[in-house]
Amino acid sequence: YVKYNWEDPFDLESQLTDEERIMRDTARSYCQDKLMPRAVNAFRNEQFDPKILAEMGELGLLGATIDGYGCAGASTVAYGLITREIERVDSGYRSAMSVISSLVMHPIYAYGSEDQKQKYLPGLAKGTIIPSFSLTEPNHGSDPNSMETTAREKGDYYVLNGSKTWITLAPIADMFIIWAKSVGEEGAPVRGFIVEKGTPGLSTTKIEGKFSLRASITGQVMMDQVQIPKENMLPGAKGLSGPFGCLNNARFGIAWGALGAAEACLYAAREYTIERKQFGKPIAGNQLIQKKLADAHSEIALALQSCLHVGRLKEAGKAAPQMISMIKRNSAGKALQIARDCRDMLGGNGIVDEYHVIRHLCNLESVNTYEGTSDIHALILGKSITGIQAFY
Ligand code: TGC
Ligand code: FAD
Repeated sequence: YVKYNWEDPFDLESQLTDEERIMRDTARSYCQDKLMPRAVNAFRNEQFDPKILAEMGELGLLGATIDGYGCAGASTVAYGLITREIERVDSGYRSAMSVISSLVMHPIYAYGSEDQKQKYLPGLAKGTIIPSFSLTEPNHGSDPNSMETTAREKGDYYVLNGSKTWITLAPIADMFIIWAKSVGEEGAPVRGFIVEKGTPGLSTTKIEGKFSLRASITGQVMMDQVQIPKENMLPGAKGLSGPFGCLNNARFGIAWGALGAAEACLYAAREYTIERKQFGKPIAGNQLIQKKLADAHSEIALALQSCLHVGRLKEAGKAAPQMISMIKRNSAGKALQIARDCRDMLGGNGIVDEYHVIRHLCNLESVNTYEGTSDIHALILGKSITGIQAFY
């Protein structure tokens, strides 16, 4: 038998390519050296520093899987490894990176015209253009198909009306991908539109009072007769499969990312319980504590292996969206439980941000909700198992 390595139980390392390891190491060094020192204050004071995006851009961490346009052309698994490293620090930073890479650069790359790609992708890759992805509305979150935002063709323009909410980066965004029903077309299909900051009729507000993802800025987007040139429509996206195609990529990254947060909590709990003595011995020497550590450790190892497997299938064009639903739901839900258990093992200190676990715990509440709630992903899987849709 080989010696068991608790830090890499299934030898994930040997299943990565050299390029993936280099990308992961680049991300890890940056995240630990440059992001980690800022995370506590960013969360405590609800601050998002846009400079972070330019730093990530410089290292090739944004839109990393895209070939050309100033992007790294990395593998799908490398993208997962990057999200894991960023979220090991804070889910809010990973959120910004997910929005840029999967929710904005991906649709421009996959559905955009060559002009749109040339105009936006290089700046997005550098982190100098701040974007946002607007699907959710005040009255339609889990059910985006019922969206009320409309786009109406008028000569050389589209006119957009409606409102979006819970939009990551919206209050500081330079550009917005807005999903709207194209009401002039038969069946009013959902289409994607690029709207630039400063367009008359477009306004944003910041959502205040979040107890989760405080290092990430979130807002509302209002559109009142917003006129945009016709060429700002994404020509290759028609119907809900447009935005869902973006969500597949973002959910895949979240599946890896949430495990980074869970790992950070496990490491903190391990260190703390080995150091902390009660009843004359380290609390890590108690069976109950070791069981909690073993449960967290096992869930993370199993989940990482499933993410890697789905990543390899995705690279080979053999991944089904339901696989991604399963790993997103599993990782986010398990990470949340792990964060709760680890917080418990830190006792009173567990609620102090200096120990980081409570910050991850609060963040993971959002991670378990956005990009499809845990129950919505259960229903997606339930529909596949039974052939009966239970959404309505
Ligand atoms: P349904 O009838 O199932 O499908 C409508 C059309 O969409 C296609 N489709 C997909 N295509 C690609 N990938 C997928 N995963 C797809 N799922 C569905 C489907 O084939 C169909 O195409 P067509 O051509 O036949 O019309 O749609 P439904 O209305 O019944 O949807 C149900 C449900 C619940 C699955 C769906 O609406 C859903 O996933 N709801 C969750 C909403 C959500 O995830 N929102 C995320 C907003 S963005 C965000 O949260 C960003 S957070 C920031 C960060 O990431 O950090
Ligand atoms: P609802 O859909 O109202 O759901 C509320 C509850 O009802 C949930 O428990 C849900 O599981 C349950 N439920 C709903 N329907 C059913 C059903 N049929 N059967 C059983 N249970 C059901 N969106 C974007 O478009 N862009 C972004 O950048 C973005 N960023 C976000 C950032 C943060 C911090 C947060 C919190 C959200 C963000 N979102 C974003 C929105 C996110 O995707 C939605 O919050 C999520 O999809 C859930 O929608 P909702 O909040 O309207 O909840």
